[in-house]
Amino acid sequence: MTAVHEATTSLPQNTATQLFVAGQWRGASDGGTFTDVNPTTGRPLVDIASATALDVDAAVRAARAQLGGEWGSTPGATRGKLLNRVADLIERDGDLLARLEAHDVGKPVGQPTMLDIPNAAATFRHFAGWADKVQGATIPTAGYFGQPTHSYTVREPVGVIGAIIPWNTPLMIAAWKLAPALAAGNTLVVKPPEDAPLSILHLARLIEEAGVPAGVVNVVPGLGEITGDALVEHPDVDKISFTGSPRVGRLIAKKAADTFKRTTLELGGKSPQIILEDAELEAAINGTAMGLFFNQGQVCAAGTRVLVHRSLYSQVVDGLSAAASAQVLGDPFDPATTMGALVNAKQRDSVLGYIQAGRDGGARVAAGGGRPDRDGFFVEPTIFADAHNDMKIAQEEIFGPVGTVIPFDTPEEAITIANATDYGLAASIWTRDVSRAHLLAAQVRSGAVWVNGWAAIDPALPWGGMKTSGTGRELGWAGIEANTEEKVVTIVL
Ligand code: TXE
Repeated sequence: MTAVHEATTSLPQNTATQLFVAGQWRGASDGGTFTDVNPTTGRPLVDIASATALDVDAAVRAARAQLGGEWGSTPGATRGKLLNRVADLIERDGDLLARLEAHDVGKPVGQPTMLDIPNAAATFRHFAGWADKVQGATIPTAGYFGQPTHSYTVREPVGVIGAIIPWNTPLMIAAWKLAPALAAGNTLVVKPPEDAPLSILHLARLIEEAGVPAGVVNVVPGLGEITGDALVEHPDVDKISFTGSPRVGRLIAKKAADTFKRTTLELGGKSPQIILEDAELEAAINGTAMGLFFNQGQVCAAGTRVLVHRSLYSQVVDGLSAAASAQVLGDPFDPATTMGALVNAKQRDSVLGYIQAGRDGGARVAAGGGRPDRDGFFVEPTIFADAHNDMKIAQEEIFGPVGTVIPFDTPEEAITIANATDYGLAASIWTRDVSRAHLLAAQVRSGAVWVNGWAAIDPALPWGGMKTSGTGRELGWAGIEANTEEKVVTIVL
């Protein structure tokens, strides 16, 4: 049975709640605010300044000015030093940042301590290392009407980048967009999510403290349709880097086409976790359960379709059901808690709607399926068995702690089911057979494949999806490519 604990800890004093534009902390131009809600209690947490289109314009101007200013002539080695300093400060304030994520997103405080904070710091460090290595090539050619030539390429910053961040892992995803963009010499206007802006606002303080010149990074909290849209529509923004829903991703892609803005879009998934008949069963069940329940299932790479060889089917359903029932729902600051609330009422109602759709569609609830009787946006971790891949619960991203377990008879069938989705972000394969793992990994249509693990992410590895999961890649060298324009210079000798 899932237990429930009460929220006890209050928000840290002096939490940042204002816009950070051109190096100034200030309210919105019209004095407007929005209310950030605590998912654990369902009650207001704090009011945040809500950036208007005018504020976005001021932020874009500040960012543009720095491209031709101090930042534009800052050498890569110096940018690298600054990024390392930001990483140090994230580590220094790790406890505070983890608390902000727990308050704002509702996640158990141990999770950001284990993943979000070290990953954000590691991302800044990784790109600190690239900052002085953004180099081009010399390329031999056939010459120019009989004359020899000398051709070389250089990588220049794309320019002003609008970064639009979701609420599930705000600090980490902000780091994924900020660090490569800054390493490559860009400037940014960052739009934090209205459901969880606090950690990004604190990150802005750290960026300021590190000594990044004013106007290089601007942070404009606000609502998606107002602040986010103003950023997307702004003619002087060169690129939008977005992580969020396919609905908004599509909107951004269409609007970006009008001004030929570059885009990187990461739009979630419906990732399969394939358990082959030779899998190490206990590890597979534990790993699969983590892929379902980590961060309340609000993870773009959540492994929500568990595809199991028929010989293991009932054992896996039982194992995942036991893992679901063992989750302790409650206060993110209680060390006993393993699962928090969903981020807001809309998300909770949407997840409950999917659970009902699963029932209506004929799948069997093997664990959970309800809503605890308490304040906050909690939903019981839920396992569906006897399901088909064409059901709504197996096709649409639920973004909650809900897994669908589907049997298969052959590896070929597993791949067919794995690929029968609009999405293509990630996949896991659980097997002891290395050759088979390589062969199957080659057949899955997704941006990442993990063998005997789930979410083995690293700042050095490119991240992004195929199909509806989006376009473009972040992180690693791909992150530098995505934040630079390649220019060729040819000298006729
Ligand atoms: O996302 P939105 P929502 C998926 C997940 C979830 C669903 C809805 O399935 O259930 O999306 O979540 C900003 N112009 N993912 O509604 O609206 C918004 O302010 C510009 C998967 O919260 O896409 C926020 O900063 N920006 C995903 C960001 O977009 C706009 C993570 C994401 O919000 C905008 C989050 C607009 N018109 C949700 N409208 C993943 N890939 O991991 C909103 N925004």
